[in-house]
Amino acid sequence: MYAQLVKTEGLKAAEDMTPQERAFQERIDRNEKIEPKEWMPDGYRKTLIRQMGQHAHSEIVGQLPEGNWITRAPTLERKAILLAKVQDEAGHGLYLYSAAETLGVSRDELLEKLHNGSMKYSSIFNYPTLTWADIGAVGWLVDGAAIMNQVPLQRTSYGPYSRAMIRICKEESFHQRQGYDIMMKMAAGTPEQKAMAQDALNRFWYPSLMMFGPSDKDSVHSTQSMAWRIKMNTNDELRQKFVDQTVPQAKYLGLTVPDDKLVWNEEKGGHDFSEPDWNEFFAVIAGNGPCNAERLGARVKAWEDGAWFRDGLMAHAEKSAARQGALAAE
Ligand code: BYC
Repeated sequence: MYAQLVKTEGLKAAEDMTPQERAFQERIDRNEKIEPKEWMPDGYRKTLIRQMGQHAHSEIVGQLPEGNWITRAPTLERKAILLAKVQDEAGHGLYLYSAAETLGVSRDELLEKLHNGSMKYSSIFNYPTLTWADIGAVGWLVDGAAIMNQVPLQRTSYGPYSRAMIRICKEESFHQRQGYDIMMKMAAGTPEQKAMAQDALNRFWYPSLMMFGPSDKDSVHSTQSMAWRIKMNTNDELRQKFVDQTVPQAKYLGLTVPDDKLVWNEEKGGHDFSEPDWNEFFAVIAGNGPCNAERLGARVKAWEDGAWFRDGLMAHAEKSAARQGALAAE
């Protein structure tokens, strides 16, 4: 496969690699895991830091649109479930920041880059959650899209990332089910509740399709990332799988996917569907989506409000270290 990509996509040919780079690529091609202390090309390390860091940020920022509904969940049971889900997202962020730290970047550096806008987080979290049905749509569609992307990442070449993804995927399946369960209740409820469910689907459908990234022809990183098995599928492959999986689920709910061009294509064995508005996608990832300022503002405020706690931890750590030093000297 690598030789084919060298021809069609201009990747570095084996004969142009240093012996170290060639040995590394051979390990990847044999599906071996790369572990933190082992040699890796600079580009591999940088790509992983970018993707894992962006993924960690997405988990943390992803808490905000749902956290917004914890106090307004319609029953005690729904509140407990949503609370658990939002806590899981925090845990996912922590697994991923820890995994990224094994590449030699600190969590503080990653957060600094999130806060100053030089690192991204998923476009989806720049859309508002206006009604309770949106929480159903987020679980069903957003977590559904996240799983579609993350299940293959369990086999990614970097050991700590792959192991973090195994834990995360287990929890994501529960998240997707809780969202679909909300949608089932709403869709089978009063006409007003069903209309809320349809409205949530209308607003979240295209932003969910955008989660997989730009179409393959505009994806900057896919070819190299796939050659390194940092990414296992192209953006369009996963988007197609997501549509094929989700359309029957919408039908079961009695809801309509907001796409006139959506049709089953027998020959292809998948649906034909309309592309999202890519101008909107690029505007959102450039910082100009409906909620970008609000989301980043909330993260920066949380960081600043937590300064006293971090200072306390540091003071305690320094004091303990000094005490240990004094004891050792006795
Ligand atoms: N949002 O070359 P491409 C979740 C950027 S949510 C923002 O195809 P790549 C959760 C991309 O970074 C999901 N930016 O990039 C669910 C690049 O810009 P830079 C989080 C995006 O990396 C519920 C440029 O566009 N999951 O977990 O090969 C609750 C060109 O794109 C997006 C992950 O992060 C986007 N949607 O492919 C809570 C999974 N798409 O960096 C949490 C891991 C593209 O050069 N990540 N861009 O400035 C991936 O699989 C890949 O990074 C992507 C993009 C498929 C997302």
